[in-house]
Amino acid sequence: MLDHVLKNWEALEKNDPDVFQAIIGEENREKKGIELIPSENYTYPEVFAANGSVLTNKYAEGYPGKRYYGGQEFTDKVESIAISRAKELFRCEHANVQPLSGSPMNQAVYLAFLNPGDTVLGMDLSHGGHLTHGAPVSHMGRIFNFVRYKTRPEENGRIDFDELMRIAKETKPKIVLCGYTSYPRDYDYADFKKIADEVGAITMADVAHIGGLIAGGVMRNPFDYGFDIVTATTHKSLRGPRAGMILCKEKYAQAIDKSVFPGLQGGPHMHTIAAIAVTLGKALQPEFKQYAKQILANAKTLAQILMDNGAKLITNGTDNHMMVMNTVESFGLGGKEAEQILDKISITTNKQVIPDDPNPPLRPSGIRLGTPAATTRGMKEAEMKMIGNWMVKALKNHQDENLLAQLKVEVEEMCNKFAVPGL
Ligand code: DSN
Repeated sequence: MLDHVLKNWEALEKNDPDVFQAIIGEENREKKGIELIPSENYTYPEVFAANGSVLTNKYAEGYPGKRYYGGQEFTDKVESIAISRAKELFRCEHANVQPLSGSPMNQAVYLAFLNPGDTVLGMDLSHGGHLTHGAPVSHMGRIFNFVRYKTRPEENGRIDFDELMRIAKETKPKIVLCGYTSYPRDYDYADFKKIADEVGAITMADVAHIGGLIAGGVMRNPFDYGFDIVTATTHKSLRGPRAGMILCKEKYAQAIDKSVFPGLQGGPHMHTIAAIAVTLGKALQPEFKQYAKQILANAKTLAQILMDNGAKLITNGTDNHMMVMNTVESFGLGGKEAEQILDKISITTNKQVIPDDPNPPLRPSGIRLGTPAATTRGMKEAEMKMIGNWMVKALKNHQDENLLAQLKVEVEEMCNKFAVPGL
């Protein structure tokens, strides 16, 4: 029945060997080293299948039962499954599974409710906010008035809600936005909700990073605190295909759906939506709760071993899957140098700005680490301790090329014992 799948790969190998070899190269890279970029993961074999399926051929503008093209028997089925699983998993009233990825999902929310010049309260980029939370270089930052709040280093990086309330009363935002891309703590949704209610704003949580941890029941769910709108990517801790979802209360459903299509996007990527449906089905299984729990346990262990060995982590630890390390203070290295040194021992991280970083994003003062991908491979606390020790050794002794070569062998030997799903 599936002969065509193999034949398709054989056709690619024969007819476009350059692209085929690049894909095989990436497969090998992903297998041989430790992936610690917190926004990356290894998806399921079933997701590879759905994502590479015939559904990529189909135009399906509109929503199930209301499309602008014929031939929607199976696309309607797939999208309806994805929607109902999203609603069950996140305990929400409405789900839109068409956003192509994280940035358009957030843009669709702003464009649904704001007029140019309207105000949004969002976290400053260097403190953990995302580009789409109003960074001046983003189009959203030019169209809307983003007022940015910050964390307080003297309170272990917690948000100062008294200050946030003061800013909200002064600036009268239409949206109060929480949810971050480099913030290693859980979010105090009740405090955000109180502030939003005080000024009559919509509450929005961008849980792109922690969607899988909320789905797995190990982090708070914004809907339990009365939040209006939640955006989540599906390819990070959720382990799915590269895409986004907007979840909301029923009263916002029509505005959100219209904003995604026809407001912002055209034909939905139905192959991706099928893969989202598969991903959400997996996340509804009891094993996923165990997976989410292990991500957190691994992050706590890795954070502890790093701190025990002199690393300075922003907020002095983590409550989620992520750590942000100040590499300048820890090891006298810029984030770019630290990333490159770890690359040499097959540990992949990403350079990262730290709060109020005096250095620019391409030469920042830190790196960001996370445990979802390593946990997917089956690595547990024992491996986290090994990883932490390898990292510290490499960063402390980075001029010793022989040592780095030896550490690379050790890292790759360990990785060999942990299969990558689907590869
Ligand atoms: N690029 C994503 C991340 O790495 O967190 C956010 O968009």
